[in-house]
Amino acid sequence: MLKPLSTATRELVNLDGLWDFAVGTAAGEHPWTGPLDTRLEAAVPASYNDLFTDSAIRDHVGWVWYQRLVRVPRGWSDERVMLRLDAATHEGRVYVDDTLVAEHVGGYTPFEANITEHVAAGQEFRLTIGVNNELTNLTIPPGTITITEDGRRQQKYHHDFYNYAGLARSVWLHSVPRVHIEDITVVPGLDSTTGTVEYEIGTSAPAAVRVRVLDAAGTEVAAGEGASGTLSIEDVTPWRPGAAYLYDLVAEIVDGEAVRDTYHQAFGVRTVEVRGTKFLINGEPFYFTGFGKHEDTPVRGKGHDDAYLVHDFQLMEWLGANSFRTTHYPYAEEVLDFADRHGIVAIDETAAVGLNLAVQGGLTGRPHPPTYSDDTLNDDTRAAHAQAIRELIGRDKNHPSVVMWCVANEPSTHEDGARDYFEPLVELTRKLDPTRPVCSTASLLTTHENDRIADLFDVVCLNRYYGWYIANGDLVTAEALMDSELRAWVEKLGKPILMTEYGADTLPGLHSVWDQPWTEEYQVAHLAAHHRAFDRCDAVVGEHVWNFADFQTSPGIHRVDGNRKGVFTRDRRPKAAAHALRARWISLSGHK
Ligand code: GCB
Repeated sequence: MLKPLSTATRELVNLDGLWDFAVGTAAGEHPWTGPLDTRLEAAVPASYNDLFTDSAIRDHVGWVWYQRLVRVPRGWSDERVMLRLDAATHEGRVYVDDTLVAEHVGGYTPFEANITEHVAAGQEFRLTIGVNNELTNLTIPPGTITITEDGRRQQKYHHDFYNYAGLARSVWLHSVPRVHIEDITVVPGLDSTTGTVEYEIGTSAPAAVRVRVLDAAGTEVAAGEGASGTLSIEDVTPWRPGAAYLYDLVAEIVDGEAVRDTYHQAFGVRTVEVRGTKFLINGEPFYFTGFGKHEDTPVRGKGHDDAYLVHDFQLMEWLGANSFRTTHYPYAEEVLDFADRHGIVAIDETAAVGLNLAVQGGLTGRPHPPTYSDDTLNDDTRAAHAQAIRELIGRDKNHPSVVMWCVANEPSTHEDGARDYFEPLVELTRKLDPTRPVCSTASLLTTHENDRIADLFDVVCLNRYYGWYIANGDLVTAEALMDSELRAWVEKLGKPILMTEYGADTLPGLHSVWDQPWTEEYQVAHLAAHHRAFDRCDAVVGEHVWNFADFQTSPGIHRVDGNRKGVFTRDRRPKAAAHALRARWISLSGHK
């Protein structure tokens, strides 16, 4: 799905701001009619949970309602009028006046509605958006709803980050011409100093299409006709980690001399390949340094905020970090656009986190329901997961910053049904995008001995908590366990290994001369022990510390106002580990 854009043929109105807000009284309440009877207002974009002091709103399970008046610009009478929600977490229903115009399940990918038939240029309409935060066995991520003894509904889930919900990303009203460009796919290639650009333009009706490629100075460097083809760029400037270079593919629908629609698609020319135990970008070995992150800030929850976007990437640059993983869901499109422009490498993840009921038994191995069964995660869950993959790739396929798809975080990989569940999803991912490697991350419960799916992927991605959940306080054992595990995976699969998570909870200001968990010194020593192990293993192609910053979680006896494994606090102040990482990553400068 194309991002709404203002071009010579398209107009864009941003609907962010304060909306009337109300909590639904009954689950599944719809359709919506009439104005909301409420005193509450909610900011868009923002998760609604932390805006209000009322814990009944924060803990609400079910629908909430956002409403505002919107005026369609006067000049739009010949245009198609579209509404676009960058996300509604986790399910959205959109009403124009009293008419339902769109429904969507999946909390981190966009959807739109063609509302042309329901509105008139120059007139106002009442826009109501229902958002449901419920997670079930059929949603991605999954969850269950339980009823407390006093009758309250409670949301349970198998991931730790807080289930923030609402309209956490922008809402847009935009116009497109009646016959318009619907989709663009750009697949770049590099042949010595020549860039190749395979393109495909989808249109809403058969139409004559022409394309031009402009370089960063706006000079035309290639041009073609037709809805698909391959263009060449001589003396191409490739997109490189740390040295971004973007071209602009200008796609036009033409009718004789007249241009009916124009869309600008930024792209970079770069290649990605896994060869042996190396991860190659433009044919050169790349070593990932950086983080698993979260979209998480005080008050806004998962609300997108450009100031935090800029500041987080400033901090990553200060550290010498070159990459990140969009843990554990697709991030706002603004994040990947920024990464494209600044040469930051991204691993793009679906919201398939917590597909693992074995975690209920934890490391004790207590009995737990099977993860994959008719009553737990089943064929319908997999269908929702497949849809999440389609929407992720549909949205993000043209970003040069995205070098790998991550189809799940820490699923159960040793139980019956794991392979049947994942094999078709990996096939689908490769069919949708044959050009990027595919991975899934492995939890501590996945070992080289019990795993049944790691061979499906291009890179072995390990989330390991030696020195924390295992061998807590004993970094000598932690380092030895890390060493032997890396060796075992190399022997088993001979693929590159990316450390997608390792970290220790740390309270800033807590100090010790001994290896004491939760102190700043322990976090530093914990990371150093891991780095020694990584440096001894040639197959390790990168290190992503868990986490960039502290983040909010559901309550738990091992959480102190959230997960504290951040190298920065939630308000982005460095812990001692930030300075230690900076010394290491600046000396590695992104390449090993
Ligand atoms: C993990 C998860 C991550 C958690 C982390 C932790 O393995 O992937 O989402 O936050 O452990 O700190 O427990």
